[in-house]
Amino acid sequence: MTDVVRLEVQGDIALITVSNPPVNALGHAVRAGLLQAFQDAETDSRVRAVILICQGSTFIAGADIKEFGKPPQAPSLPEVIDTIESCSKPSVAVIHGTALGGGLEVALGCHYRIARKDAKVGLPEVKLGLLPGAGGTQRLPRLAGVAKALDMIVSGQPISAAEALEHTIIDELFEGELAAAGIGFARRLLDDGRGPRRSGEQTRGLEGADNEALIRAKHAEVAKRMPGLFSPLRCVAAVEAAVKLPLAEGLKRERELFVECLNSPQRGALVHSFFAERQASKINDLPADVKPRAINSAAVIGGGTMGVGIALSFANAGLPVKLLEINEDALLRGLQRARDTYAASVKRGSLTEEAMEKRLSLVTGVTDYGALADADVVVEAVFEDMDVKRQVFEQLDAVCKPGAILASNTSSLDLNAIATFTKRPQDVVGLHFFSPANVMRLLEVVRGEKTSDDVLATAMAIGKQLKKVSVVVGVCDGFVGNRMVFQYGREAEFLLEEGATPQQVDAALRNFGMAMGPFAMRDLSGLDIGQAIRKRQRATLPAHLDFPTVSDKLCEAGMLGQKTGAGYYRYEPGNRMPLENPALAPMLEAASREKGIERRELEEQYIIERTIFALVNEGAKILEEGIAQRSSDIDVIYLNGYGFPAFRGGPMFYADSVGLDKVLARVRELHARCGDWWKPAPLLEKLAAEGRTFTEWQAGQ
Ligand code: 3H9
Repeated sequence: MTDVVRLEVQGDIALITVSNPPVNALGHAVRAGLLQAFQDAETDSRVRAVILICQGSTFIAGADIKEFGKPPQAPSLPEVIDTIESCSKPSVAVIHGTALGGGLEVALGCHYRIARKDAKVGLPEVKLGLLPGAGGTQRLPRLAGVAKALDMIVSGQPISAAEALEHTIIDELFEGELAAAGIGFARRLLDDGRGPRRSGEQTRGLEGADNEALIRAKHAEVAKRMPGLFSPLRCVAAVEAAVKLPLAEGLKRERELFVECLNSPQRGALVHSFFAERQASKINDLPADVKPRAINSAAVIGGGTMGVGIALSFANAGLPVKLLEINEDALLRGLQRARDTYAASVKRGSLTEEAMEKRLSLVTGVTDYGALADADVVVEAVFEDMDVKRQVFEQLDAVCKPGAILASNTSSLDLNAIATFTKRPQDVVGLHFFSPANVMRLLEVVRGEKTSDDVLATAMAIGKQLKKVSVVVGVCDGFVGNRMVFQYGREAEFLLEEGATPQQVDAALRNFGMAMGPFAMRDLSGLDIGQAIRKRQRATLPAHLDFPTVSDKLCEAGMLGQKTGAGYYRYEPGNRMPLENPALAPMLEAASREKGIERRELEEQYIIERTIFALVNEGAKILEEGIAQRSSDIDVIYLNGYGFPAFRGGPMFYADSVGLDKVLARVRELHARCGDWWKPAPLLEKLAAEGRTFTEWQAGQ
């Protein structure tokens, strides 16, 4: 027996226990241990039934993701599950926590499954660019039906134990101790004379529905809603094999499709994204004994879209939050905005009326700074102007209790300067939420020069409480995300001067996989925001650098984007569909003329490189300056805050996959032709010369 899998015989029942913290992943030792344990249970004449349980917080959460891409080691998971399913003695998987991926496949290999009431089960492989490759696509439809199996496998979303019971994926729910529940269930099986019941031999899930129509419909849905993704269509094909082929052949087809996914670059990128997100929560230089401060109440200053979104994030996490506005009218508008936001969720069916009222009861409107005296954390979300920030932070300094965290949601102003407005700069930190703050997962945690270690740890803990993906960043103009997006947006606009239209640039970047094109994004957030930033940046910009002019011209014409009915695009009242803005073409032609540029047809690849490599070059500068801790943190920011396609792993990982020598060659060419905005980052030059990647450089830091 291995250390990670134990077999113990209690009377006539074999108890197999997996213990492989933190999530009991199916690494080589677990697979070998499970194989041995089931073989031993089979040959032990005392044993009449087998139960499989896991130690720690969860049942098996899947294959060991770290093993993907490495040489395979026998036994394979399909082999192990085949042995489990073939066992002549009935087996019971006792599920708690999350039975995910290979974990659920192991459970499906067992003859019966019981689950603790709070457990979840799912096949999330698609989120890693894979499909369930150990029988999940063949056994699940046989048990739960093709419709449910397709939903679970293509979405990758786990379902509750209760829902799994409803779909006959599990047999019974229990509460309390695992071994006792498992032994109790096995005892009843034996008493009732029930033997093995193999999922692979079931047929009920495949009967009574037009399975081919279900497959066709899912295929069409995936092709439309998940363009560019490699594994979802293969998930559908694998389920189709379950419908059309006997088990053994279906399993073979599943394996072929799984290997195709395993070898696809998208799998590499998605697995990178998975580990990058977990890595981001770690702060390299924070002593291990730093304790976060307790956060039991919050306050937000500013009842605009951002402030209300932040307040709702606290309420969603069950924390009481005070919302401060300067007068009653503004406060009433803010509170109404909060109610309207929740009401929209109720209308969509994602929130119950009762939950809405409960969350709203956590939000208290106030107009007096004195009311913030007892808040554990205060987040300021007022206008992006240093004088306004000064007034807010001076007042906070005067009223807040000692030890309160004073946070700014500034997206680009100097946090160190903001901290000087207080006598407690160690308590000041940036919490940069992304709009809409109650929806977007990203939180940039800005570490000021004087931010103390425990305040930083608390800020990360707040992010976790709010279910955000938090990434630590240093102070600079725009921090990581916006500093890079400045370059991206500027280059997108230079493309308009060279001959492209917003439609062409947006389409090229959407084809690349971006959730939105840069011009549709600017129209959504408002062109005046960029204008204010450029105005501030121009004051310190070297004379030979300047911005493109079209955006300023649109602003001068009162075309600020969706809110004014026109920007790069035109919008019909009440409709967000972008239409051509006839006022734009003459502006573009004039801008090209002024700069002596002959407008030309631009290739899609050029559009992509000009914008995405601008992100990469700036990202490399950010890394070298230590503004981001690691290149994968930059990827996490872009994946969660800027709609960068997960299947490309983020801009830095994408650059690695293109090859840094190729990226640098294009950057140098643009530097020679377009000037110093394109000055190559020294780190990019160094790594390209050494034939290394950002990922390798990060590993060596
Ligand atoms: C699969 O099963 C393929 C098969 O169909 C076919 C095979 C032939 N492997 O998320 P957390 C680590 S594909 C290795 O912070 P939580 C994670 O990196 C797999 N490591 O905890 C972290 O490490 P560290 C299908 C893993 O409580 C630590 O565990 N399964 C794995 O918030 C804690 O993780 C999945 O996709 C793994 N499978 O959430 C499930 N999982 O502390 C992936 C986690 O060093 N996992 N780690 O940073 C999850 O969704 C969540 O981790 C889970 C726990 C919900 C389980």
